[in-house]
Amino acid sequence: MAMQLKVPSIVCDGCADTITKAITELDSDAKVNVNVETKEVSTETSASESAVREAITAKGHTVE
Ligand SMILES: [Cu+2]
Repeated sequence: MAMQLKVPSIVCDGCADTITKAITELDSDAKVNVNVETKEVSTETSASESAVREAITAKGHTVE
């Protein structure tokens, strides 16, 4: 399913890479788009929103 998450802890492209990896580790077919300026993560994945939130949090980021 498609989801949009606000991740205020994103500050640079490195964060974007970390988050992209966190989601593709859950679902290798996931499409992930991270907007560093707006700190928004858009993803299209078969993983649940709670699993995605947990994966991002596990990398040290904060999901709003
Ligand atoms: Cu960063």
